[in-house]
Amino acid sequence: MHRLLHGIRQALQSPSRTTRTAVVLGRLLGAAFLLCFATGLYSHFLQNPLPWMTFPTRPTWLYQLTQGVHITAGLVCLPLILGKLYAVYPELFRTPPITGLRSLLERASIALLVAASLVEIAIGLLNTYQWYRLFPFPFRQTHFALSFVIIGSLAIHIAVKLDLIALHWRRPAAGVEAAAPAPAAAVGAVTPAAAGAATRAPARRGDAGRGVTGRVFAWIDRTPAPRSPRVSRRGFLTTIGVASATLVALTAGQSFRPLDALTVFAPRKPGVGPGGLPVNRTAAAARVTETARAGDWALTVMAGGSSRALSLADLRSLPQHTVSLPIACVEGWSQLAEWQGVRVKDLLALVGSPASVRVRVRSLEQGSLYAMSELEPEFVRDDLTLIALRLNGHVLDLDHGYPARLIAPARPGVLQTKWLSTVEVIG
Ligand SMILES: Nc1nc2c(c(=O)[nH]1)N[C@H]1C(S)=C(S)[C@@H](COP(=O)(O)O)O[C@H]1N2
Ligand SMILES: [Mo]
Repeated sequence: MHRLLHGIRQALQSPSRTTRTAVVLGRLLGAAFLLCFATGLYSHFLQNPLPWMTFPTRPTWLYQLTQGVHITAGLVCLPLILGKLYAVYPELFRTPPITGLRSLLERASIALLVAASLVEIAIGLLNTYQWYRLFPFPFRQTHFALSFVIIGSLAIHIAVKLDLIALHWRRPAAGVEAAAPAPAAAVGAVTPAAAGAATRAPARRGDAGRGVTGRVFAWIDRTPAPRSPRVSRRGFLTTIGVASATLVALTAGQSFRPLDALTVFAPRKPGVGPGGLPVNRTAAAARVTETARAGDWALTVMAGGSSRALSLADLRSLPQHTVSLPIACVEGWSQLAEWQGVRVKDLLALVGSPASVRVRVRSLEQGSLYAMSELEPEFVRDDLTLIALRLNGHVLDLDHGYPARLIAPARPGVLQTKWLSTVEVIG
């Protein structure tokens, strides 16, 4: 067993397996994780605000941006993690695996970090394809909880590796790298010198008493030895860079129009759907085809003791405003559209309510998480927050929320409730 692990470790040594490579990838990965965490928390609290929280309502595309960054950075984590695992792979076979408290922490935090990250990315990716109903646990709570596991294990990982990170943070001066003594060896990292030596003598590696395993792995790892470790590592990093950039280019089109034509990894095509806007949940799926088309439909506006039922004709007779706002779905796609309708604060004025209040809107749809949403005062008093009756110059399509839907700036799509039935002041 010992010899097998040793053989694997030797055979897998390559110039891209240096502590410096691990640190370079680690920096990028750390940045991507923090971006995902911050934008994820933002999205979470928009949907479940704490009582004291207020949110910016401008720029109107703010959520489009933060969620686009969330999903893009999350995707890029995948090639970065795989690259980093490749770069440190032999370390995972180090023997003995645990030598003390520090190495125990190191190993446990890495195991947790890698496992949690891969699950996090996988379920996030499935979510962008709307497959979240497939797994038996609630997506949002799981994704939220795992993010803390990731950030916590990342903090431990960084703390344990701090000396190595500091040592390799900057690019070493030319020539120093290969000749450097091996400070990393103290904690078992693959040093540039050792890695270089291994590739410079690939033939001898298998013969020098490593036995069958050594030879097998030398055979597997028979990529021609590069002349200089620097070039090879650059090639390795370039591969990861190209993989990441390709992923971004093939995904970002769902929220970034110029890249639209390239969009492959996205379930929504912008511009496809009634009124040129995609539809997630149709009226049929939401079981509202009857109630939404009922002749006696009315929007009930309530504040304190007073309430008013407004028919579609009533709503159309109020001052109409036109706003240009995106639907920005948590799943990553987003699209700008022109909405026309009545300001929410104008409706509140009809029942004698001030504009700086919290409001809950409800849908005709029953029993769905999306059948209700709440507006913080900053969104209620905003001129751009409408009960929309028209989309891109036409009466709302049934699938877009006819007869009336909510549209507000800088909020996730899930809160832009369709097929409204009530607007209620809640505090
Ligand atoms: N009543 C209701 N409103 C809803 C939804 C829904 O399922 N039911 N979906 C929400 C989601 S997740 C988004 S992104 C936006 C746009 O979705 P759509 O494409 O189904 O219109 O509408 C929101 N409004
Ligand atoms: Mo959504």
